[in-house]
Amino acid sequence: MSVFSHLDSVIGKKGAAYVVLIDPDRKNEDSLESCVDSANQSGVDALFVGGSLMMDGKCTERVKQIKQASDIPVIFFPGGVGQLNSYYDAMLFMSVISGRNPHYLIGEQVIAAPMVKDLGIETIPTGYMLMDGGAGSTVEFMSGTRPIPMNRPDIAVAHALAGQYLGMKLIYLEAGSGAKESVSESVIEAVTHNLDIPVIVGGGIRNGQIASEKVKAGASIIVTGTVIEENSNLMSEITDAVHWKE
Ligand code: 1GP
Repeated sequence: MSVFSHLDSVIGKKGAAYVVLIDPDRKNEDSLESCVDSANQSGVDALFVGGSLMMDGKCTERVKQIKQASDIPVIFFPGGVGQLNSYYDAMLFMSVISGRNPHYLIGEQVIAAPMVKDLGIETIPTGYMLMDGGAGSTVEFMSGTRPIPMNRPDIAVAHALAGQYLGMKLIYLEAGSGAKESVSESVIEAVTHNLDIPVIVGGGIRNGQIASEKVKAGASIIVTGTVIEENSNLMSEITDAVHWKE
């Protein structure tokens, strides 16, 4: 079964899927093992691995370590083509469709494509939309794009629809890692009411209750990163909240 089909069937059976984001950067060196252990025990549906900025050269080594320690699908969440390697089960083949920076709309993808083909990694076409989470995210800086204001669901809907019509299989509503304000329920509702494809929501989700509100608003996949780096015990609580059909 492809990784995309796995996620799709989890969404169908359990109501929504829960994904833990692991940043394979130096700052998580010490917590990597315990984080993967907790994911193995908490019923997490997939791991997103990647980050906007790597502060050392051991990213590939850490992805290998994650892959070897878990049977959960490991999905590349690309911060850049330099993080590509053979240990991922699939990748979000993303375009930053909320921005107008050609390098992140199509440039990185063209550089990556021949390597992706050579490595044989499953690709999941994903329209990535940066929303303003109030914290000036690393993604905003690194991608050189402006986030969509959170009080403009109409702009969010127009971008998400354009992504769907371009053939994206997923839309990612991102408030940015460590966002003060997660993607609002009104934005999620507006986008999901207009779309036929699943919507991922991430950035600033800090507990099961917040995750549950996002799912009730229409999110099909919930992503948490920061909160798990701080306290990996929260994974079970968030898994239970996201898997509301179980
Ligand atoms: C994934 O960037 C998010 O979409 C993760 O955000 O680190 O705030 O959970 P947090």
